[in-house]
Amino acid sequence: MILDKSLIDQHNEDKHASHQRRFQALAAVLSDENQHVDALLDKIAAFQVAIPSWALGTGGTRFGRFAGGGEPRSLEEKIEDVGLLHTLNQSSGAISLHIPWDIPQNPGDIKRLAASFDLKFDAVNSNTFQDQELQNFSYKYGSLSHTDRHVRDQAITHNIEVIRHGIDLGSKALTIWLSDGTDFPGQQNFRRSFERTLDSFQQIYAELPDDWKLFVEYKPYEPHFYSTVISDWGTSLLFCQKLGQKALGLVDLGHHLPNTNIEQIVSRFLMEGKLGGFHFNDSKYGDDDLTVGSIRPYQLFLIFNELVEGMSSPELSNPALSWMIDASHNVKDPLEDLLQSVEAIKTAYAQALLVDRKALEKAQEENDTVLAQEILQHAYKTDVRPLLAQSRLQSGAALHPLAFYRETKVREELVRHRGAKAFATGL
Ligand SMILES: [Mn+2]
Repeated sequence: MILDKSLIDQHNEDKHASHQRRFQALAAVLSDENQHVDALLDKIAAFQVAIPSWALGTGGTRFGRFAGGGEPRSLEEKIEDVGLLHTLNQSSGAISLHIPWDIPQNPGDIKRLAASFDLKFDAVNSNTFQDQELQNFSYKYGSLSHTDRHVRDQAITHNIEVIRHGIDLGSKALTIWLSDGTDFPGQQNFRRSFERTLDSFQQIYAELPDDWKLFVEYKPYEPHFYSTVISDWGTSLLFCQKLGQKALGLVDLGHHLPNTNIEQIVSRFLMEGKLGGFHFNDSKYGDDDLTVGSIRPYQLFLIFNELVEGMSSPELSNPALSWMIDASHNVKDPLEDLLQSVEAIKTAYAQALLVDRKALEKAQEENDTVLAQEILQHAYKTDVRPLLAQSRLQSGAALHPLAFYRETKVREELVRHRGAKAFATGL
């Protein structure tokens, strides 16, 4: 489905007067606070969040899935959906593919289709957490860490194939979320499973093109409930340090135990120049995959505060980061959820840009705890929505993407085209 741009122009015209009142009021306040509004708008506009190819269908739990209809039935339709999001918000200019759920049969055509929506290909993702129909060996007891070399070789070969697909599309990174782990004490030797995994990683790393990165994701539990090979940021960092410059840690917000100080982890990774990217979502209990910012928006702001500090500090030289949403939409329309997610991410980013860094540093040096909190919360409590809307307006996106999506009945149109029982492949 291709959105008619003139409808967006009409929507923006209808909302223009009220938007201008709100934006001018905010711009005046920000100018009084010595903020450069145009520079802020440029940074907000440049911030793009990749959409994973598995997030365009209704997600399920291990207990069931309740699809909503009109879901993309092919890789082409998934790209169209991301194109639709990008047209609405001009902030979702990349798609991240999962192999083997989304193997491009004709990479040239897929590349052209994506380019027609102004989309790039973000990191490609391998999958050794499920057995595929035609594979020789099972991943029941692990993949890259498996005790049997044949299983490890199969998993290594798969990852190398994923790199090849990525090269065809112009991707520049491979993300490995290794689900390997154990369910019972004594099941495996912790040290040996680490060593086997390192050996597998080294073989994959050797196949990376020079301008590629390898993102090493971590997760404390699930699908295994006793131990995970790459359980935490420390283990991820350890692998990255042993592998080399191209290996970088990947933080998935849902992959932490309750109350973990994720912003501090971000700071540590940045300090070592070893932060590769982010998977955004939110959670109340575990890896809930809820909409970004729906449960803990202040934590999201604090994370962005560290990101902005680390990325702007002349003392650090972390490579450019890769941003992606990694969520599951169990009861929401996936496209509506993704619009909300991108908005929440950019809101936290914009608020973090407002933090008075010099004043904060001074307060920290002087141990003025009260003032430090005031500075952070002043930025956090600023309603930056008119700033985001203005950035969209200037980029040709909709002033209110979600309202526009509903007004123009996009989902109804997709159901009409694809059917009420169209299910996205993947989750
Ligand atoms: Mn993830």
